[in-house]
Amino acid sequence: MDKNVITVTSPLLPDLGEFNEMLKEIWNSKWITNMGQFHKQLEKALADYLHVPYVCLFTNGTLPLMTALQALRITGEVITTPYSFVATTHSIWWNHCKPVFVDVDPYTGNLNPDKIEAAITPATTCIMPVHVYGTPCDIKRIQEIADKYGLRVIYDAAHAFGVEVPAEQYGLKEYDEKGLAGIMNAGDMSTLSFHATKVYNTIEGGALIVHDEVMKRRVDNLKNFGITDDVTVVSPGINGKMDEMRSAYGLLNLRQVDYAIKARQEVANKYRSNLCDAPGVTFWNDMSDVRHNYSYFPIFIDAEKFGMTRDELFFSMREHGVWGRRYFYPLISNFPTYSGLPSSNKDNLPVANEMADRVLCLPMHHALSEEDIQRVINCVVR
Ligand code: T4K
Repeated sequence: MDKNVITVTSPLLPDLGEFNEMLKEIWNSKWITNMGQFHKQLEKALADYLHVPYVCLFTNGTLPLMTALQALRITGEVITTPYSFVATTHSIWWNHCKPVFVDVDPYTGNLNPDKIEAAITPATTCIMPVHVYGTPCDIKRIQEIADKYGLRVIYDAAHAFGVEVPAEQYGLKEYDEKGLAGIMNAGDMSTLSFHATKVYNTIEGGALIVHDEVMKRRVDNLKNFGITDDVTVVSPGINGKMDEMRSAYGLLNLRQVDYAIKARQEVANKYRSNLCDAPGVTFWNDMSDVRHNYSYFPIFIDAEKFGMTRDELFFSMREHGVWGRRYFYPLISNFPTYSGLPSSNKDNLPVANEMADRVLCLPMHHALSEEDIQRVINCVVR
């Protein structure tokens, strides 16, 4: 990678010396996977950090989505958002369920609760929202709708590591002394991605957050071929186990993730103060009382006012070595696998289509220097 290029993200890496010490321990023990000591330690440490009762570690963020649908025995139609990474909808498809797309809210990019009820049919069994860019969904309203129609809710929280919300406002029961609740307490389950490009990474990795011990056992079982002992297989499981090297790496990264989130917040503050007067450029501000994680910094371009389309800006930035990304363009509903679905019709998804056409995620990570940030700003403020 050219050192002068500023990429959309850069992984948070643990100290190599400390990682080597942990690798030595793993080498000495010769226990390298299948729920070893670092795997157990990381599940416990993440449960504490995220303020949740149970964490089930996985090898990536896609398998927890697929396993959540299996564990809750979801069938029929699943209401979801088209404004996400394609893994969200693929997990529904791989479970032989039908994704039903509902439009998003222009102020958060998340599933618009006002539009959900009209999409519910007798075949609907589940809602799968995404806290896109880490912005919290309207958890309270989504739960009210789910309760009214007897639906399950599985949150794709791949972007929302460490996000905390005011418990009462979001209808969450567990909270700390400040009244904040970990966002992973929402719904029946939440999934996380620990991919290299995420706020918190284990190189590849992910997790499924569940709320009771029975479900923890079911998911642990499903991620290990359905094996309960050396002669017993009780369910059609898969292999989703995280190995010891990544678990150790994850323990080290957990120690520095708060520093990374703080550094990202400073980048967001600089972008906001420098871009607030740029004609044709809009972005979202922090929500009051929410602890954000600053996982992405999307801006939205109004071509007429800005004097350039989003794509023209995207390519001109690349010429200057600034590699923003058009997350999430194209919309999932416009990919050939899904475009034939009735709910993929553009008239059904006007807000999501407009956002996908206007969005550009600026470089956002813990290691951006003052000079990097200024280079990004100079591309947008001309
Ligand atoms: N649900 C949601 C809402 C998701 O966003 C995702 C994943 C998932 C589910 C599934 O989780 P996983 O199964 O992936 O754990 C990336 C990631 O691969 C993907 O994890 C992520 N969402 C998606 C939004 O973005 P790409 O194809 O854009 O990444 P890539 O390889 O182009 O990398 C972007 C930039 O990051 C590079 O230009 C430089 C930097 N980078 C990347 C890597 C891999 C590094 O500096 N080092 C690296 O090792 O997909």
